[in-house]
Amino acid sequence: MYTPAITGSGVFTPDQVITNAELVEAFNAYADRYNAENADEIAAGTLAAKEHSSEEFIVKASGIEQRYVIDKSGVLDPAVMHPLLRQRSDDEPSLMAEMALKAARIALEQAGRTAADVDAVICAASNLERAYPAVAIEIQDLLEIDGFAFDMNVACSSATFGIQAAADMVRSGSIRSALVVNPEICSAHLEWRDRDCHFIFGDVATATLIERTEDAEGAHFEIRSTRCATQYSNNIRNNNGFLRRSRPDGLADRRDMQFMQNGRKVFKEVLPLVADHIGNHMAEEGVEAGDLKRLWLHQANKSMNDFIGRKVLGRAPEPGEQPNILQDYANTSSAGSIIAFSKYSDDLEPGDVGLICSFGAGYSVGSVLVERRD
Ligand code: CO8
Repeated sequence: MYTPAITGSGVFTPDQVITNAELVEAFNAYADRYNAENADEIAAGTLAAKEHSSEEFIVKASGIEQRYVIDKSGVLDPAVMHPLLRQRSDDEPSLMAEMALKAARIALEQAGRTAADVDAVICAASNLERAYPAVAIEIQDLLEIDGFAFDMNVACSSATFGIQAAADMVRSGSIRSALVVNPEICSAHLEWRDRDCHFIFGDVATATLIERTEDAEGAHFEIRSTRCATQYSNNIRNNNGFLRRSRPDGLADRRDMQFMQNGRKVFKEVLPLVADHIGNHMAEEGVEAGDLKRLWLHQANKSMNDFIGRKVLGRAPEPGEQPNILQDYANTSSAGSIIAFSKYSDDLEPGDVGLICSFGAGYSVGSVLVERRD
């Protein structure tokens, strides 16, 4: 048996930003347009008018101030309200592969490795660009990696579940190393015309390299243990799958073909699930709250993270103990906790213990307990 470690991590951030002010202006213009187009039905009481969104509400309810996206032109056009992403030919790299590659190269460089040192690629994300061939195999091909690759999807928990899969394979000796990549194009499965959720998501890609500790070239994070759990819930759901084309109404612009959630229920039900999950994981490993130097949490909602931090540590987290990136990136699904880890882990000292935790649709929750080593 070998001890696995995270030896490198990387973040690819798209260069287009949508501020809350821009987002709300576009949404309100769309709502006005919709209300004007449907004025008769709204006046007759057969259709509800669309209400305006507000910057104050967004910041207060979520803590989100802006988001990065692959294309803002379509999202901010009141006549379009979704990203405009060019259909690539089958001979070009796919968008998800391209984003993942950028994050992967940063992770490899940080670990002092090249693709030749990698045995496997796991593409773990909340939505895949196509059914097959696996995006992970395309990334494997672009990086010229000998070995194998596969895609997996556990919604917002994809990264931690992917790290567990990689760590277990490294531990058993079936591989020496794996790249876990999380390209998230959330903008393409968000309904930007829905005031309740139009502010929630952004785009990004993250990557982690998992190797044997004995192979690590420099400072790294030994993976002490991982825990994954799931519990079925319909409160976060997206019905878009290939079966829609077989149904009589298959091509209609149906609301359930994009991200849908019962946000209040998610908030209430997921909080105790996550707090208990982290508490149990720490207890099983003999880690006390006072031993934990950092919590890198899933980035969906600031109040949610504040609550989990208080519950896990038994007090309000000190600034820096539980870094949030959602004010800049919004919710980036599985990539959120890895962005936080990648940006806020360098300063830890050898022996310092931290925990990465993601949670979301399924429901699903995954945690990775790590210890800094030199
Ligand atoms: N502007 C102004 N007012 C608004 C707006 C808006 N944009 N939206 C809603 N309101 C109004 C509502 O109409 C409501 O008014 P009233 O009181 O008159 O009915 C009032 O504000 C309060 O609304 P809510 O109850 O909805 O507000 P909350 O305080 O509950 O906040 C949140 C809403 C932010 C959604 C909150 O419930 C939340 O964060 N919940 C948890 C979300 C979460 O963690 N979800 C996880 C999903 S991520 C995941 O698992 C991955 C899925 C795959 C990725 C998908 C990519 C697209």
